[in-house]
Amino acid sequence: MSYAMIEVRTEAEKVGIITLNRPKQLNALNDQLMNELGAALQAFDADERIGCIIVTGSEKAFAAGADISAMAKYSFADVYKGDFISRNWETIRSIRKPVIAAVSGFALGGGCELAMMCDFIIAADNAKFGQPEIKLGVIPGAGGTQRLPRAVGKAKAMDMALTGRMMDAEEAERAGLVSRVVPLGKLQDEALGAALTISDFSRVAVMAAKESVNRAFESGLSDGVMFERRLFHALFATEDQKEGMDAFLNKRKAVFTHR
Ligand code: CO8
Repeated sequence: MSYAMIEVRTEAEKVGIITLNRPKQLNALNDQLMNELGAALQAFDADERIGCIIVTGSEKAFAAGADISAMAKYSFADVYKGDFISRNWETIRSIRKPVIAAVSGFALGGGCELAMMCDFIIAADNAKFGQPEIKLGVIPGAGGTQRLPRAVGKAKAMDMALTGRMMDAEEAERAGLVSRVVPLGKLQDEALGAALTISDFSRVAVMAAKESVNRAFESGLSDGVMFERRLFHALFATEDQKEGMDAFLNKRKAVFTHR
């Protein structure tokens, strides 16, 4: 399939890389881009060879938010009846393989929300995160008021949502929004290295780990721990568990079959 607003490629036949590609608009997220992103994510999720997906942007912008020129004219009836946002913004939540956001430059508004929908964020040292919707007379609409406080706590989330200020990469790492910060020139290699590492692990175990960590945000502790335990038990039914433990005991590198 060919795309106009994203670029799609694979690396080492096991990592899928999606690059948002509307450079003139700083990767502002419009319907077509979000539809293409959803389709590419689903295609990689269904591709047996792919073990991990990276979503990235340009050096200047991961994404500067939802496309304001497209939104400006909408009425309440337009966005409500058309189910603006959930229509094509929720696809990423259904992806079962890990998705890493490799963020450089601006990740603002919907761009910050998109990064937070990924499983973790690796940031370049020039990254800037923000929820500036308040300056436009609206509020975050793709989970920003929910995922940001879970990531950075109430104080910083309120500060960002109410003042619209940006957080630089260093502050974002300190606050727990991003997992690693690297020099801009090393961002793609760092993200690819993480994705290759993940791709070589047992696919079933990786998907179970993702599902279980996500459960921590949807349930109480007892339910979450029980959910984790059941998945842990289930992994003993896989060939990869036998291989992983045998490799450790025999001091060799495990070669997982992903079954
Ligand atoms: N939408 C549309 N166009 C944009 C956007 C955007 N979000 N951001 C930048 N652009 C365009 C600019 O209009 C400009 O176009 P042109 O060259 O034709 O004038 C071009 O990109 C370059 O931008 P600037 O000249 O402004 O570049 P600067 O380096 O001076 O500034 C900034 C960069 C600080 C990123 C600045 O562009 C900016 O503040 N952008 C808007 C950021 C913003 O408010 N984002 C939030 C948008 S609202 C939102 O995301 C709600 C999410 C709800 C869920 C999603 C629903 C679909």
